[in-house]
Amino acid sequence: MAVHYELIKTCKQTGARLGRIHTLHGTIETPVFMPVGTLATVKTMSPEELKEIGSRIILANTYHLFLRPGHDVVEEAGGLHRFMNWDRAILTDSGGFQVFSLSDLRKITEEGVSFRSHLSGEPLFISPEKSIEIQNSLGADIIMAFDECPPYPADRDYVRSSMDRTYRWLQRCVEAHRRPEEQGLFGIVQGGMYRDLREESARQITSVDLPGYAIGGLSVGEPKELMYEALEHTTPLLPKEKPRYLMGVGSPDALVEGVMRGVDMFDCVLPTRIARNGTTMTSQGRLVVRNARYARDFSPLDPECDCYTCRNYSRAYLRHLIKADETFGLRLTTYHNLYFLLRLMEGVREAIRQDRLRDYRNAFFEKYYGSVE
Ligand code: PRF
Ligand code: ZN
Repeated sequence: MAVHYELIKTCKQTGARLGRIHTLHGTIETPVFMPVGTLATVKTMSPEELKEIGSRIILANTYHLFLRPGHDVVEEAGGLHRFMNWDRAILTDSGGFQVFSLSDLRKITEEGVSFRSHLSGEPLFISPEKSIEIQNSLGADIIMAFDECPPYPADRDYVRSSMDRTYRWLQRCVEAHRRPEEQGLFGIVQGGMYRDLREESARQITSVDLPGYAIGGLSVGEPKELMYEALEHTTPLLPKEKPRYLMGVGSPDALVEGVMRGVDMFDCVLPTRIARNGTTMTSQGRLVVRNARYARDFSPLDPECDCYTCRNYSRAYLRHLIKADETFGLRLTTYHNLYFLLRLMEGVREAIRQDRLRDYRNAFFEKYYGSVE
């Protein structure tokens, strides 16, 4: 089996799970945060640096690599791992979500999605079969079903028909998958914010035997409370012996809240994207190091952090680099933000091991947000 989940234990204070995902490119301790490397690079970070901070898995995007450089080029290079010199695990998203957020003039039919490239304007088409063909060429350890993520808000009839189509597309993905011995295909639960539809989608998607299941369609602009509610209704319907992946979620509070509701995997561009405009995550909360107030602050970004950035550079220096558009500044803040989130998840795993995740959450929220909400 290409991907195998091992449940180690469940936290006695919460629904959190401690586990391991075994892949052909190593073992991943869960709950895990996966840095996003859309174009076969986690922006500004070398693979050596990603290893240094403890990443065991990163994410890449089918849509982007299909457009540029083309999955045929990646395949000729020997697959994504060889192409980008990353010998640990990789997950690729299927492209549907990115078509919707980036391309122009998209049109969905039962067959698939036609759209225009956000780069060249050229007309293109991705179907469930095409998405799996691209992902088979890219060669990631975990590949995602081609789904449709409805916007928020969306009316019930629309969400129902799109969710039923996502189920039919999943069956076509399974049929099209050529490398099940090397790549684990995950299904994606949709259903918007409608409780009964989410439940039905969970039943549909889990009726197909797969090595893992994702929860899609959340963190699309709905209030956080709605997302937590939807999670509470969805995770109990997913099989305990398979990993659960909450797609596109990565704020510190949502990571911890998601884990408490039984999620094992997360990804998000947030830490890397905000780093590049000078916003950082520290043990005391968000810190916009670009701000004028740090011009003469020669203390480290986060006095409690022992990352390369915090051991060697001051807030004043980081601010200067970012203001001057120096690429080294982007590297230093990105490095720190990813280090921060990976340490947060390490703390989460240790707290689950000790059956103390609720205490850990309260202490973290107090410090990071200044309240436990
Ligand atoms: N589907 C896919 N990728 C995604 C999402 C989804 O619903 C989301 C929603 N937060 C992020 N990325 N395939
Ligand atoms: Zn740091």
